[in-house]
Amino acid sequence: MFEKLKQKLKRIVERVGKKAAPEVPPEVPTRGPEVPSKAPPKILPHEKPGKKVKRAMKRILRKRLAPADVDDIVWDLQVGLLESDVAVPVADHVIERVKEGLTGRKLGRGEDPKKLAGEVLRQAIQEVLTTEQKVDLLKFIEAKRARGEPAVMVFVGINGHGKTTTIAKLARYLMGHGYKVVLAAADTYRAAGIEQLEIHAERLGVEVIKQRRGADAAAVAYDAIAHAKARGFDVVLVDTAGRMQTDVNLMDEMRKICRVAKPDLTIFVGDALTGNDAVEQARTFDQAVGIDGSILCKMDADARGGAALSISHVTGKPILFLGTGQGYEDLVEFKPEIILNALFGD
Ligand SMILES: Nc1nc2c(ncn2[C@@H]2O[C@H](COP(=O)(O)OP(=O)(O)OP(=O)(O)O)[C@@H](O)[C@H]2O)c(=O)[nH]1
Ligand SMILES: [Mg+2]
Repeated sequence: MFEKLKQKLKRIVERVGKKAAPEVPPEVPTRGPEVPSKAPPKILPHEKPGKKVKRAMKRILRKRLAPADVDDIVWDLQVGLLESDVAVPVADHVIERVKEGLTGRKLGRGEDPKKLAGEVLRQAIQEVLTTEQKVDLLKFIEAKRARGEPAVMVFVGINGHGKTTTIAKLARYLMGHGYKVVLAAADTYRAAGIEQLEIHAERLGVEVIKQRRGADAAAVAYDAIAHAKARGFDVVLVDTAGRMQTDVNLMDEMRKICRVAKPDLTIFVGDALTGNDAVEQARTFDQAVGIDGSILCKMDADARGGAALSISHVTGKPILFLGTGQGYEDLVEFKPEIILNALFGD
């Protein structure tokens, strides 16, 4: 995961180590040409020699990053982030933080500039991965269950980015936590949309509510919710057709599904491999129906990392899960540490 970006960040950290040059002591003013400029400064009468030596040592061992060096490093960082398809505002935020963290920083004896750079960078990236808005899915479902209501989740996104697979993975995950799950086959648009969900459901032993192809998707979602209420299901996962954000009719259809289903959580499912496009799509879907969070799929194949680094900062909505493969078990609860460890771990 993120091998390319990891290497880039590593190189930046290495450069900080090289740039953190020893601080040059101020030149001793000389009286005339006969005094060699490198002559050791005289010991002041009130100072003990030991103290003086110690002070000089401390000076030499102390290192400082000059603003020009920081600018140089930051430029490299900016190029590295943008090449990794990190969204511009996210790259800007990281760069600002790194600048603040490094400029003029003096390093004491024994302090490792590479370690400092790694920490500053890690902190900056942690910030862009953390949103004010949080979703604790299991707690949320539990609270709804306590009120005797099913938690309704609608999944939206572009064609082929992983909605149906993610719903299957999530159904397994939630059943593993003891919840009764029902699926709504509200992708009535694509030819094999319903069958695909049914195949997963059969393998997992989950019930599916469906109608025929071409039926009103909102009605399918409505039926599934009514069924869940009547039969005491805890969670309804609504699959929807994939759609481009530019397709006006399908975007209207999605709005209708959300109006009718009144989901507790609307989740954008994005493909990490599409990088910044996934971030822009999340933003458009958020504007259309108001998303509560994202799930990023295909993280197993993503070497750049741009989408994962950008999507929550740009939308202000948290990432809930990461899809890390095609198997049902390849779903990981999101924590910033997963990304941070992938980027900065050994
Ligand atoms: N490697 C990998 N492949 C994934 C992941 N998630 C989904 N896929 C694959 O991506 C392809 C498309 O997934 P679907 O779940 O059908 O995508 P969708 O969004 O439902 O597609 P539409 O119904 O056409 O909109 C399938 O071949 C999945 O196996 C993942 O996390 N990693
Ligand atoms: Mg699908």
